[in-house]
Amino acid sequence: TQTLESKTVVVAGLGLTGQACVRFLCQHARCVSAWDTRADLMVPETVQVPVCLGEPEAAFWQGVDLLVLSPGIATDLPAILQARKAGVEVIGDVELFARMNTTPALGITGSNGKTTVTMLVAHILQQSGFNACAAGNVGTPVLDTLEESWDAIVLELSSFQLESTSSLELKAATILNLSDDHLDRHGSMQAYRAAKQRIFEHCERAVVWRAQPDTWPEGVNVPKVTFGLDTTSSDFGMDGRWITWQGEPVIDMDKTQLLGSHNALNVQAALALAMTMGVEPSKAAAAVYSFRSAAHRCVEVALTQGVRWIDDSKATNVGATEAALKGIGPGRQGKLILIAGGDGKGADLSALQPALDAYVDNVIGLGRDGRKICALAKNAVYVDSMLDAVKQAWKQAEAGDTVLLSPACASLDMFDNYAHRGEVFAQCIHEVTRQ
Ligand code: UMA
Ligand code: ADP
Repeated sequence: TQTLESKTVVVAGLGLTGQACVRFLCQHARCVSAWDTRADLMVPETVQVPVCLGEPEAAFWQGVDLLVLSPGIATDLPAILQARKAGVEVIGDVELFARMNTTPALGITGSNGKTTVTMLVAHILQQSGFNACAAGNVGTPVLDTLEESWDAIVLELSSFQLESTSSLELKAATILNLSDDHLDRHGSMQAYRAAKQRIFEHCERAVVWRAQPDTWPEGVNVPKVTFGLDTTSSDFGMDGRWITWQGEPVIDMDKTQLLGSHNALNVQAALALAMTMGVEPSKAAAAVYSFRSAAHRCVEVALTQGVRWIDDSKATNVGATEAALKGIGPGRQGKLILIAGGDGKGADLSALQPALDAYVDNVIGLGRDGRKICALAKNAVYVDSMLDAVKQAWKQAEAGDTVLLSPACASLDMFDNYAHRGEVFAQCIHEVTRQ
């Protein structure tokens, strides 16, 4: 606080993060202003500091000590380079949090499963008597957590947030998994991976997936707890449908409300993280069984004349769709009809080929890159709207079949966001199947 008190700070971006930064800095910094690159931005009424919209003049940076970036802003914008040249320190909101926070924190990153694991860890801790909260990419800006006192803070951290963070201390941290994502912003898989690796820089314990060594800490010596779907007598493993801890069964996956084998990995990682706060895996079963996935993450949304409709709209990259297909495909009874496509964000969609070949009977493609997914399948049609996608699926489906919306792509070419895409899917199912 002492150092901030003497600083002139600019907050970049006025979304959720920026507004939280302004709120926080107005109480702790000497002088605060904001900058948003959108020239036509409607400045939220709650923002009571001077705001620069569009491209700032070079002189704007004179006298500025610190620039706090929102995660959605690329760190190499010309104006940001200009700020650095003018001697301004550039950090993200998570770094600002890291410098102020004194509460034990757990960190979760990865290409997929972050929100599920973050919410599950917070739920396990709460059910075990901790006053714990979830924050970060999950939706509550990290600085907002400093307003209250907590026993533990569970942080979902995106690669964008980690990229601008350097001193975050964590009781435990994990990179759940790594697959192509956000390459349009990070440029290469290497850069994306390096951003994620920063989560381990100052952590006391690393929670790692045995099957994916490139998610393990690199260049830092951190004790590890491992998880995986194989059978093992050490750490977290599987024995049939049971999750084991040091060979002992602790969680029956059939008693959980989570679909797919990828969720067994999520539960193992969550148990390992909660354990670092003192929660015994064997004591966490009731909490795990009462946990529900957030919407749009492999959730059954309708059952119409024996046809099961699953909304996995949050599958915005190939890894998530692959996990859904591998998780749901093997146990299905009838055909599996996949609705996929959208903005592929520069990823290699052909990586879906093996899972498509193994589990998918029909593909219905939509959106900007939907045709690329259709090209990978034998039985495929391309349609122009979600309504047509659902009509097609309904025409093809018979009792016992499963229709899965798992796009492997971002939604922004056709929808406001993934949640909107999932809601439209549910509305279309209702509209099409009631006739
Ligand atoms: N803006 C600019 N210039 C730019 C880009 C954005 O000025 O080049 C401005 C916009 O005009 C807008 C503001 O920045 O006013 C938006 O900031 P933001 O995009 O960083 O979004 P926030 O509302 O602050 O939300 C962010 C996270 N969003 C992103 O990382 C894109 C939220 O994650 C997070 O929940 C929130 O902070 C609280 O921590 C969302 C997300 O999509 C869910 N994350 C990505 C993902 O999960 O894949 C990483
Ligand atoms: P994130 O916050 O990382 O985007 P979510 O928990 O919101 O993760 O899930 C995003 C998508 O990834 C959903 O489609 C979900 O079904 C899928 N998913 C969840 N956990 C995993 C995992 N461990 N591996 C691969 N995909 C997963």
